[in-house]
Amino acid sequence: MIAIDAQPDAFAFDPERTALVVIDMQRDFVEPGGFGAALGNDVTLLRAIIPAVQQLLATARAAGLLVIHTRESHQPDLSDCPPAKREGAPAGMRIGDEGPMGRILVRGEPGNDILPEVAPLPGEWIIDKPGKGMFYATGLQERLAEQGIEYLIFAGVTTEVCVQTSMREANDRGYRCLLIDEATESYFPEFKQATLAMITAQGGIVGRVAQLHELQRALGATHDRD
Ligand code: C5J
Repeated sequence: MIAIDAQPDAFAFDPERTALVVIDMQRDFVEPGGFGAALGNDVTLLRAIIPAVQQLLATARAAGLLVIHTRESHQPDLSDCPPAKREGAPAGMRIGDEGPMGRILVRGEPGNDILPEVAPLPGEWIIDKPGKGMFYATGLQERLAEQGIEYLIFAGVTTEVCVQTSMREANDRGYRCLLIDEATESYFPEFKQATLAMITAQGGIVGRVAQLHELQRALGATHDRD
């Protein structure tokens, strides 16, 4: 077991039973012309975490962690997209509508791809999820159980939506969860800070939050010992 400094207290984990989960680093959320930008958001805020996510991926890969990437995505016929999920966005910018990078949040469309800068490597898992949370309608829990995974390290976007929802789903299923501060972002900086506070409040009611260098130091040491 390894323990690293985190908020509200140390995060202890066994790397052999730990997976890194990178949530929804997709062109649709992070690139100009995508879903996020179409909704009026400043995507440069999200792009700023790309170097940190790259470093986190390199750290996890070097340490031999299972690496999982998620994509928020829907079937082309939208049979897995409840009408309530399409409502809210302006007409022409709804899920399934044609945008500058193809149909919004539809599987196989260019905008649905993971950013090339943080692309999955062969053998890493790609989980297509129709919801905000990574467990809903994905079969992920069974796959993690087969691998004996008990600890999950989170990164990605957006902090208060898909990252937080996935962490809460994981927490309810008994996983011990850690979020890496520099590797997650929101279109609304105050929402990110509020989410970190919510996760770590009440003795870490959802999980723990750590700085990237704490994880790098811990896994680097493990790697050297191996
Ligand atoms: C959103 C996400 N924000 N990946 N999706 O709708 O957080």
